[in-house]
Amino acid sequence: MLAVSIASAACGFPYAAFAETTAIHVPVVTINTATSWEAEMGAQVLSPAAVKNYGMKTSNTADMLNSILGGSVFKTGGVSGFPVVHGLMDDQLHLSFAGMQLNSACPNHMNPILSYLFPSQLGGMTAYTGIVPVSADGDSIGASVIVHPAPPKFAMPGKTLSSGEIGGYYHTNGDATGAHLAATIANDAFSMKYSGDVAHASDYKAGGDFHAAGPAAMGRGSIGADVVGSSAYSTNNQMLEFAYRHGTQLTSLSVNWQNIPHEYYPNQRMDMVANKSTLIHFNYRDRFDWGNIKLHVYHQDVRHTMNLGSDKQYQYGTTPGMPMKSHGHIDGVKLDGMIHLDHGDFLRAGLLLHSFRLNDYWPPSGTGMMAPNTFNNINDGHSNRYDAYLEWHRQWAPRWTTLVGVRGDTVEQNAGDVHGYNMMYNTQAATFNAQSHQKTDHDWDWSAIAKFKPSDMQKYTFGVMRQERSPNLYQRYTWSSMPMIAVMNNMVGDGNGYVGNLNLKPEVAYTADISGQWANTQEHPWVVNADAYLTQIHDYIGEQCAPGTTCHAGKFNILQYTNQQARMAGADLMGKVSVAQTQAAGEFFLNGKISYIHARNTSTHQGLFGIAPWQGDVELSQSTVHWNNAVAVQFVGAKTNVSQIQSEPKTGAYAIVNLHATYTQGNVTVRAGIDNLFNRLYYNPQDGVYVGQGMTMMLNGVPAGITVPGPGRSFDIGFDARFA
Ligand SMILES: [Cu+2]
Repeated sequence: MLAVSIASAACGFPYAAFAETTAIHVPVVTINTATSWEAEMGAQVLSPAAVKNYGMKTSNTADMLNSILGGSVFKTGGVSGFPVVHGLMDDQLHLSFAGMQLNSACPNHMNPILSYLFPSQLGGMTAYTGIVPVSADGDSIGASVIVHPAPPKFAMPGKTLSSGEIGGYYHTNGDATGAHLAATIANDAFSMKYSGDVAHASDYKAGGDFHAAGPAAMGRGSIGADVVGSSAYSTNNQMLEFAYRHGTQLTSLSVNWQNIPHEYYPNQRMDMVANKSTLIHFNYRDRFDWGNIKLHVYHQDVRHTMNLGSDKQYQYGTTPGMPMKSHGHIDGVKLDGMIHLDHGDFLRAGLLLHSFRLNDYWPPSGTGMMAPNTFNNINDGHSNRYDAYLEWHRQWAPRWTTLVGVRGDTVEQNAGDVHGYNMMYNTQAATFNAQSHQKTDHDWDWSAIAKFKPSDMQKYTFGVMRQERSPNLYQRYTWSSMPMIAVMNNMVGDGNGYVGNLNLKPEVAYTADISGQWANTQEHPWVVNADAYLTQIHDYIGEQCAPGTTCHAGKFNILQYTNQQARMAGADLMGKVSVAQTQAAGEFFLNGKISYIHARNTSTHQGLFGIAPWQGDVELSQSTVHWNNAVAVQFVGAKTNVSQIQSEPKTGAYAIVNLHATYTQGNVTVRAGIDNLFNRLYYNPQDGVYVGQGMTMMLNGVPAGITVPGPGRSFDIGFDARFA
């Protein structure tokens, strides 16, 4: 994993000798999918081969952030992790797939954009973790992570092409299996591709006991003391794509379907019991003497259903379960253009129209508190965006390049009046309904990046940016602080209940970032990357004890979103060195990365939830023509600077050891590995708080203060085979 990250980051950096050395011996690093200017201006890039490596071991696309310096994953359901970069995650980041930013239609954000994709479907990833060009930004206060579909394949003139791919994996822990299949037929003008992926897992086991063995909940089956309740899942994605090429034009139409029969959540009080999505994407691009244009038109329809899964109590008196439904509907048009200027300089400009409609409603259940009416969590919510940007890339001198841009996003939001299950909710509903729900935000972004490259062996980038992000519909329009309702509105996996705030203002972040890259291409080539950043966030959407409720330390509480101030400061360092080159055993590399972050809510003087202060890994790998073998140690420091208002548990430092070996022969790669070799019981603050079993519908019906433990030892195998 680490070999991938360092070498792929080096791809964007013209250390030709080192990059070639790596490309020869490490089969996972060959192609750079970012355009050269993106990588030159600070993007980190995961190549198609690196993505393929992930396809042999996971269906959780967010795991790919582990290969990015400064990136990691906040775990949620088995295939729905949140990318984390520099202490910000989920909606705070700009996350997009093939030019589309898709909104999550779920009060727990169980269906974030990357959960619709498996690594095996993808062609690469580009991440701006420092300063984000405005062309890759919008509705965000942090990094930009863009995943790319694999580009369509065409045959040589007069020929036809048929190609396929098949792969899969198995992990002993949780009996996790995944399989993927893809087939393409094409001539020189038309190309058609099908791909399908399935993944399935039972609850995984931690490296030791962390709760009492016995029934997972009243009326439910028994689970072992080391079993992480509500971590099972079953999911499938399918995609059909048609592409047409004519001269310099490329037109494509793709449809992605997702059907998740179940995906349980150890850090949410509810489970996903269905997610059905249809995503249609039309793309047109053309190149001219003067530049290029790209047009995206897209539509997504999502029907998401939650209830209490098999490890959570289902029957509450006369109430059987709690059905919750979200219907999301997205339409968008995005147009980007680039105009060449003299000397390789260029201008980029773009427009975006994006509409998100959301109905979040909870049908009645039983004859008690949750009857007889449907509960409107968000009734006819909508969020429309109108964005425009302009960006100028200029090379002032052979060593100096700048990229500056400005972006204006207008966000209009509204939601209809609401009612609860019955008259118990009338007072809160009337208070909400009496207020205006119409909101219009004018969000401004600008960024300026300068690159100084004194030689091919060193490069420095530095820059500043302002970013602005509007609250999402759940942050603005959820309205009830009744505990059973509020605990169902939670986007951070901390076990608390949340209620929205109609007075929220957009968050505004100012970031300064400086990074340097150094390399040596002599006998023992090495590369070092370092990055330091400071982000100050005004009107950061934090939390306060909800009005009319009392908060207790060390318990789950009802919180309300509110604007506060926050600051993040940190640094990332990574290095890779070729330690030995032998005839008999190939080349040996030592590489590692480490990240430190100090993140603070400067209004409450508390830590921020789910942020690991120190984390990193060190890996020793061996590469020959066919083999790539590695032993890696992954470590996370103790978290003592916690968010008290969220009753965030402290966690201790730990290190785990992973081994893997891959063997490649022609188009076939086989992988075997052992994760958590010593079966250590560990707690990562980025795994959220455990509410995976028991009486989760009651605010404190489950114990507070347990972080979801990471997986214990697992033996993994995987393979990938391609047919030309
Ligand atoms: Cu959900």
